[in-house]
Amino acid sequence: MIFYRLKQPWLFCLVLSVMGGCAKQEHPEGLSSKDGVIVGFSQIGAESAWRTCNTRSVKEAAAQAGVQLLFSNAEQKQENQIKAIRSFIAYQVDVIAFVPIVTGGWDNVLMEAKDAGIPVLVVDRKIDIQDESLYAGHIGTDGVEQGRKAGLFLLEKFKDQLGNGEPIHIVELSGTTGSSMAMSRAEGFREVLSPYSQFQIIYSESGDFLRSKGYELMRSILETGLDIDVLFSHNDSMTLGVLNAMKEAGLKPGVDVVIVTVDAEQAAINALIRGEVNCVIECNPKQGPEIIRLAQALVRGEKIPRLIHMEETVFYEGEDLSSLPPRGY
Ligand code: GZL
Repeated sequence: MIFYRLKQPWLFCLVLSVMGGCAKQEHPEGLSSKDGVIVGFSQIGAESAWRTCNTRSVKEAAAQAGVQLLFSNAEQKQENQIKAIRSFIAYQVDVIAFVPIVTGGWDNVLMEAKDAGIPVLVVDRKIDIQDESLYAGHIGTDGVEQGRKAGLFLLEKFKDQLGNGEPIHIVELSGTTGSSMAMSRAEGFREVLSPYSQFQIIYSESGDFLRSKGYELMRSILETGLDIDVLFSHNDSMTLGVLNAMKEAGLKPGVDVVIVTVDAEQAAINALIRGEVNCVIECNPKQGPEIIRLAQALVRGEKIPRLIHMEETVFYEGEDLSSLPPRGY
């Protein structure tokens, strides 16, 4: 748990003792929202370049706005997120923002935040909750649309084969099981392709958004001799692992296997330019300024939109990307 921009170093120790006890404490003297907004931010981890960019974006935006950020890295564990949120409640932050690693299991802790009068902002991924009033709004990206874009690219890519009865075998490496992003990308992808029976998802497995798992899964898939025409990977980190496994097996990724990947980190754009992937779907991690703006609005007692999706695009093989600015992740 790292505290950004706390004015009094002594406060660090006091707050740490609060965090450990998770007991309800009076807002420590000398630091309250009159000294500027205090936001507790629970981030899921650092599993991908996308995630580290998302974290950097929030920290930089908080610093820019003079917002005090209590930052917690949950290291991919929901129980750590729940502990952090309870600590934010004990510290009586002005706003709680968190990235729900999975959709379920948030009702109780968000009820505690509501009882403490602290508004909650759901960031990036979505939650599945009984009482929608337990959070003020969600800002993130549209995973279903990202999945649809992947499907639409394949319809275009294989348009000359449609109707010839030839099956098009798809392997899907999905994100963290139970995460809204894994479910939504899978949903949008299937929504577009299910009317076309030639597209057959012959293998789908979670690679947990991790490069190492993308490599391991692809290596074992290739060892089975499965005939793969397409890989749909829910994030670039897993795709980068896949590229290594394919090359080790003597395959030409992007040529022998059509690859569609999501995030649009620099390494994936570079692979697109090299012809090793065929389509990169942007998922915009730079949500920090919007998150801080929404947090400040909540502190002012303003209502915020229930749902805000970031602007995003798609990068295609053969596009001239020479003027594309560095991705920053
Ligand atoms: C998407 C985000 C996903 C990214 C992955 O909004 O939740 O989590 O696609 C990251 O790179 O791990």
